[in-house]
Amino acid sequence: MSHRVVIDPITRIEGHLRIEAQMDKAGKTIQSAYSSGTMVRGIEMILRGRDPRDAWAFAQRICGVCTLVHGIASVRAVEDALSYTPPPNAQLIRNLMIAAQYVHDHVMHFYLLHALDWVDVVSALNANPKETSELAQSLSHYPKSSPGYFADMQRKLKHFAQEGQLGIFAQGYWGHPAYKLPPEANLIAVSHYLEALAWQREVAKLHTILGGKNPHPNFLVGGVPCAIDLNSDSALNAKRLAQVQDIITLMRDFVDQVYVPDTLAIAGFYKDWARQGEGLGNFMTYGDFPEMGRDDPSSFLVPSGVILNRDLNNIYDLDLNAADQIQEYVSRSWYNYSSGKDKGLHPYDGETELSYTGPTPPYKQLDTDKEYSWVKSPRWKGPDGSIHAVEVGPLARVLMLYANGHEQTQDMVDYTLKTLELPIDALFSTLGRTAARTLETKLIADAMPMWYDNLIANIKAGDTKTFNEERWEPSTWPKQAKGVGYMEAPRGALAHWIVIEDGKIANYQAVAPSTWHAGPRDANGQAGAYEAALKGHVLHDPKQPLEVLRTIHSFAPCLACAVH
Ligand code: NFE
Ligand code: MG
Repeated sequence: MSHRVVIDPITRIEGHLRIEAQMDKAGKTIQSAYSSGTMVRGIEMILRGRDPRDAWAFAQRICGVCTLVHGIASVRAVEDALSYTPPPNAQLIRNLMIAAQYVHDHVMHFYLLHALDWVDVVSALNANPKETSELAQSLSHYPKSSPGYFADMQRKLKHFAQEGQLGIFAQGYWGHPAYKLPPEANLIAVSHYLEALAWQREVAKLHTILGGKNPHPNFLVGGVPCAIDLNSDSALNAKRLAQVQDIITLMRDFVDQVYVPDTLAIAGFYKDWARQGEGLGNFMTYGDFPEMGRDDPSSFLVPSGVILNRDLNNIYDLDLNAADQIQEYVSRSWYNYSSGKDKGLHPYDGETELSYTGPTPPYKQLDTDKEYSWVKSPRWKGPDGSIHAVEVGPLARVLMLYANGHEQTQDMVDYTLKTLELPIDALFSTLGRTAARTLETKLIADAMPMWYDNLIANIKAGDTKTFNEERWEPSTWPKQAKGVGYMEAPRGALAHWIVIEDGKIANYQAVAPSTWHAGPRDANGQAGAYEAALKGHVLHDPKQPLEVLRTIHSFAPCLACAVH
């Protein structure tokens, strides 16, 4: 039998993702890959029987990385089921909080969780600080780029290395020949890794101002719990609003001066990664960022739709309520369905019944002809009846915006491709996915002042309402109700489906972006996004499978979300 390469865990944080890659006879090329979520959590079960107004506080604990998105999806699901309309200020505050989450999360993912797949920390020790400074200044106006600054950063790094361990940088594949950056570029990136750590402390304060804390800020069905009162010390007042504005500026500066130029500079050395790692070629967005109200998708910054087989000229509509469109399969997952394992279920009728049939840990290899994951396999059925695995997330959103003629997106994409001298097809790749994440961070950060200004304009016009209480009392609810709360989370389309009976949660099902990506094969044997993207990768050294890390990390895997 040919060799199988196993990486477990492949994620630097947030859960346990195991990749098993079946190599060809020569042992160099991945023939087929298997993605396994090796932990289970059961938050959907914990939610049953509870008051729907409390659901967000439990659902939000699905993840500590995308710290607020499950709270938002949850309050939106309850609002959809019970016909609450949050007031415009609440919507704008939510937009600002979601956007801050994106900027925070994408920057941290790039530097802390993905950059070291491209950046050789040990090589940075050989950089010349003066040449590093010249290179940095040629890339950006970021003020921290003097020879002295880089000499200091290098001293810090040398200190780690001399202690006999690289601390937070331990256990990399340093010296692997697939690392292509010159020492000076490596030193810039490692310095920005450390800068990003300090920067995020300030960024997190936006959530503490608008939601009381970070991670896991507070929400409220029907609005936001943050009161606006310019004359109160304990509400959102002029001082706090000014602070929010300063944080938005801090975020945008870091994106413009550090994240975007670093991405472009690093990408220039890795253009071969613009030709591999695509995977499915199918993309889906649910849409998000309403300018005014929840029920007006025409005002969404990110539109919704499905792209099949890279065809940007045909965008399919999607209906999250249609029983036959989105379904989850468990044919290869450790769950049972009462109607049998090969049937898909729409989330309103979804079931979460654990049924582990895998080997007893620790094990060498999974039997991937049987069930092999705690992640379910969501699929979308198109108008012609065919069932598709799809990619969600930054690349899907950038493609959707591009296809819809969104001007800033088209300008950014065209500029990036021109700078890197790459064709449009380059987007469908590992590099394209990582670059799309950077570009959408800029897009969303740049949209924040608009939502901020709209909020200020409302307040100035005398509207300080942040909560709509008219449907608060369960006596006003129907006996039975169901609803879907959807959003664009940093890793992609996220939705929670809720069924309410007699004022309590009768069923609650979440499908996270990483569920779409990490799921195993479905009843028809179709691979999920991670599995498809790895096929054909050539490993320079199967003992140091850096190539697998690059493509899997380009999706920003989060198994806490995927299994929930
Ligand atoms: Ni835990 Fe999250 C969600 C995922 S969004 S990180 O939902 O997947 O970035
Ligand atoms: Mg689920």
